Amino acid sequence: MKLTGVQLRRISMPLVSPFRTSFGTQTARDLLLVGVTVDDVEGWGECVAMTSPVYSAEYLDAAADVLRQFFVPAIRAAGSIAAQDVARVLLPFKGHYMAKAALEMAILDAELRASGRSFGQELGAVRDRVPCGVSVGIMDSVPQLLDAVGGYLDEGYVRIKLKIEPGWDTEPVRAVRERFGDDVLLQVDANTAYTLGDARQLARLDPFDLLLIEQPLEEDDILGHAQLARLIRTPVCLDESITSARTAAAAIRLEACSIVNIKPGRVGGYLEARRIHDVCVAHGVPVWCGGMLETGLGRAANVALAALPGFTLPGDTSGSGRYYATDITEPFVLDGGYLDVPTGPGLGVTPIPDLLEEVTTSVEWLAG
Ligand code: NPQ
Ligand code: MG
Repeated sequence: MKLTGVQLRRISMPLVSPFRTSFGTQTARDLLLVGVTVDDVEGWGECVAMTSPVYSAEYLDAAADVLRQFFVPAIRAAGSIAAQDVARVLLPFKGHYMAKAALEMAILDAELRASGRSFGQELGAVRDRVPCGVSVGIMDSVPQLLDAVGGYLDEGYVRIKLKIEPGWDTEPVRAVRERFGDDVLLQVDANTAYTLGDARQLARLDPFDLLLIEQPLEEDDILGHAQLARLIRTPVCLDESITSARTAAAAIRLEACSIVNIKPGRVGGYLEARRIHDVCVAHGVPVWCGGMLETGLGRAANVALAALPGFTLPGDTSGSGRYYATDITEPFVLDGGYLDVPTGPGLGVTPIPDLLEEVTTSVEWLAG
């Protein structure tokens, strides 16, 4: 298979409401789509980096640059290329997982479209629909939060994740439990906002029977998470810290986490994501599929991944409408708290040309 056309397409999509996390407030989602042509078949990849390096070290301009300068030329130089080989060809280049993931996703999409197979079939999906959770941002007040959570529960979401930070943790969790009861599946995500010195404060979440606390400490603080896990009752789940099957295996072995959030972008692609799933299943560690405010393209692939057998917790695989009034593909709409796994070739969805044009801010074609 030969990679011919490659486009780097920047898009900017307004969010239906501001999304505040411990690293800032977003009102729009800017991202990078990678369009490829492989043996005359089109494929799409989505780079989930943000415009600034506040979730992880990656950011969009850097992703576009490393794709343009290094990754696309290396894939072209390899001559014949299959999606299976992309990670190995890019292995000499350190980091830039989200950029690698986007290119591999695009090539995999084209390859699967050419053979009539879906992402779900390729990855090993065992379900035709997946239960969906939703991530709820930090709010200005508790009443505002309760309104938002109530709205999502009415829409059918089966699990609520509250974004937390120092000063916004026990109070919102207590309020949600008091209003909506103990049966709601509830978890929190700190996006690295705490230190080990906050262990006593985090232990105050113990009585609320949370499914997990996601990434309380810094990305590189595996030891700290192992220590914290011994000081609190809430299970520790890692997000930012897990960048490969190797780091997942180490974190599990070191007892730094008992649950893993799998985000294909963060780990260099859907094929590595599947390997992390396999490692976790082998160790009896539950996994769930994270979210990065994907368009319908990334959402389609995430829903396929979340249908693998080890994904035993609901993911952040929300409907398109959680973030966007208009998606660039057919929108994903919740049905009784579930999203259907796409069954068409490749991602099973494609960008709708008019909608794609409307959100596009620049297109760069990389010459062969
Ligand atoms: C997480 N996602 O699990 C992230 C991080 C995150 C759904 O909570 C713009 C683009 C804003 C990407 C905010 C969810 C974002 C973003 C948060 C990713 O840690
Ligand atoms: Mg997270």
